[in-house]
Amino acid sequence: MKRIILSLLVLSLIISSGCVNRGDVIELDGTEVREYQGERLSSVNDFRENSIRGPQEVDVKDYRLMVFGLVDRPMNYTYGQVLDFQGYSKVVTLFCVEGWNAKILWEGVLVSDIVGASEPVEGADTVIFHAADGYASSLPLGYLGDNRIIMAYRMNGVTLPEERGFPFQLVAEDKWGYKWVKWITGIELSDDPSYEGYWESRGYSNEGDVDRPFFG
Ligand SMILES: Nc1nc2c(c(=O)[nH]1)N[C@H]1C(S)=C(S)[C@@H](COP(=O)(O)O)O[C@H]1N2
Ligand SMILES: [Mo]
Repeated sequence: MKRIILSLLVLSLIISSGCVNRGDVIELDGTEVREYQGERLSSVNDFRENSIRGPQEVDVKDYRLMVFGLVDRPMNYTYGQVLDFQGYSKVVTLFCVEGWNAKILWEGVLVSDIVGASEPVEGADTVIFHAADGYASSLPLGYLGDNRIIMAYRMNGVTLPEERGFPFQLVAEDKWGYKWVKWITGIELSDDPSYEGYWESRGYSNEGDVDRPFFG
């Protein structure tokens, strides 16, 4: 009996010391998943790194996610606090305007949960995502809620690699790649639907729908 209690103690120590425990599944970072429910997935390496300032190194200890702007409750979350929100997963394909794409199993938190916790004021209709490299892009608040858009912390079962936007990349389903903000550090609520992000202010469409041309 004593031995069982001891091993349970040791086990719980191991679990609490770095592995992520979601319900009854203890997920360890291992090899990425390449097939999901019969669907072939791309690899986390099938992306072309062409970010405006190259991959960003975000130190998870100092990391904060700021939620600010037109909200009643501005927030400042640590990485762990963001992961405490309910997790969701879905398979979504990223289409880059340069002609390549990648189909990935994403896991993350709902943007609408995070935004909702900060209580947007009436009239707020636009969400601007800010990133560690100075990049920014915006999307309508309605689009983010209606499509249950997530901010991913894991892809194909592994923690987001640095080049892919660790700690968080927006999974902007049905939008061109430039809407998929990586290294997210800020979520700003605004009432300006015509706000233009980095590529949008350089001529890319503000809607960014993949079924329409991205330029003009
Ligand atoms: N912070 C940040 N996010 C960004 C970018 C960037 O330069 N900085 N580039 C965007 C573009 S144009 C694309 S196509 C996707 C591609 O992701 P990848 O660089 O991981 O391939 O990231 C998007 N998110
Ligand atoms: Mo892109």
